[in-house]
Amino acid sequence: MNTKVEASLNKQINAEEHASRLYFAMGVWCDKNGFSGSAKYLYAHAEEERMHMIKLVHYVSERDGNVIIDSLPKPQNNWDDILAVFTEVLTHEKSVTGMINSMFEVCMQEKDYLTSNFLQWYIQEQVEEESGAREILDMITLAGNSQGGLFHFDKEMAAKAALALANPVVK
Ligand code: OFO
Repeated sequence: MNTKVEASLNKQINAEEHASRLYFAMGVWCDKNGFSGSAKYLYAHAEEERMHMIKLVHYVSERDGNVIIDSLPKPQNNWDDILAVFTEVLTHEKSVTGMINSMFEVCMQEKDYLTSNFLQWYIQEQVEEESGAREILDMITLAGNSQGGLFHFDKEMAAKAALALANPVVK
């Protein structure tokens, strides 16, 4: 496997695992702060990021590359409120989109068309990931500071979590 492509895929393997732990930490915060539906959603999202990592690991192995499971930064563990949690989800997903675009650029520079084809799945997935985060932020904004509004928001998040668990993105 081309060494530059391999290095960029390994960087992404690390980033997906970090995202998984970050979303897991957000889920823990939600559980502790009364948002059990949002916690379920974030735990499911953490699992999804782990599957994104595993999909990359399998791909590198299939192409006879070397997978490096590297150390991870400590994720953030505390947020001011539920709006801050999901604002960070969107910010994080935007940065992942940038990383995936960079991987794609490396593939094009190195003429690794097989990997650029493989990455199309991740590129498409980011459309969903960013729009999903925006939708959740809109729901929180609509709920405002109303306890009833936030209660209904969290019920909606529980339903989203159930849907995500029933329809895993990576099978
Ligand atoms: Fe949330 O995205 Fe992975 O790739």
